[in-house]
Amino acid sequence: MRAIGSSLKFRSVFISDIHLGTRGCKADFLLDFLKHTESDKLYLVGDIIDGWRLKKTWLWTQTHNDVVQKLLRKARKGTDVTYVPGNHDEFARDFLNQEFGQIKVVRDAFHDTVDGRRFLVAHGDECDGVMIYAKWLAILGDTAYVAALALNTWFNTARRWLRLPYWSLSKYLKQKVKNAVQFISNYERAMARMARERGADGIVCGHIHHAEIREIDGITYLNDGDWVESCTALVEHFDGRWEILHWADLRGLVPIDSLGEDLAADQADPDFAAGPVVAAPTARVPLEVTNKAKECEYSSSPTLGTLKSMASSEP
Ligand SMILES: [Mn+2]
Repeated sequence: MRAIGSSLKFRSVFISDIHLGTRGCKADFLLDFLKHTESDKLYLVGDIIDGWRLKKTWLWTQTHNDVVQKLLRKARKGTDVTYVPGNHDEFARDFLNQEFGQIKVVRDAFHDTVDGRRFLVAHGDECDGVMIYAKWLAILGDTAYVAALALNTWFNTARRWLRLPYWSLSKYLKQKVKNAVQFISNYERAMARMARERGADGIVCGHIHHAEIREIDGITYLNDGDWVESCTALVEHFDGRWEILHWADLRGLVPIDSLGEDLAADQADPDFAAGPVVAAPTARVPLEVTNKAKECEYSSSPTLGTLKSMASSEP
């Protein structure tokens, strides 16, 4: 464990898929992140406020408000803040090329890296069209899995009566993990292709709630993850290195499930706001309660969260 006296400083920070206004949003972790990091540039890569959910349920707490205030404050204090709306905050696409208190709203952006490359910054729902087929495969697969769990016992009893061999659930699960991995891989390749078509050397996106840094056919693919499940940010160091920060792990905190009820207590606790101690990045504290099995109901593909958690539980 080590203490940080001042903020961590980066050349640029990319965050997306915050889903403010929903119960799943880990606003307190994000606020903590924003308090302890500084950057020359800050990109909000879509799905910041969840306007879709507004129609059904809307959870707007003081912490959600604090996040917005903190972002506006950063912009006011000199951070170059760019906001690329996503599919959940599509309403903001009505305000393209305008400013919300010094925060620039754009359809997408180009980010110039330290070593002189140009990275396209886009939320990533652009590639959903390419994804429809894979998505339906995943959804059908998930429905079949849920049904299979419930019916597995009598299903195999019936199969025995019919002298059919045992239907293996574990074999089925392995296939599903393959589907999930395939889904993510298809998406990443589609985004890399889009970047190439736009003449970029790389792509920074979000949308699928799966942080990643990898090279795909000469294109650098970067995904900043989300603040619903994994609390990740993508950072560019001053020396040009890129890194994914797993903030909950770095801070050695455990995700809080019932945000709405616990927020008042968090805010009353001065230690939470001050947060003087962080774990060194090399000695990350494994989280025992990561709530991985919980489905992410906020991503565009409702089954992806489940699929991903299954994929990540594979050794
Ligand atoms: Mn999205």
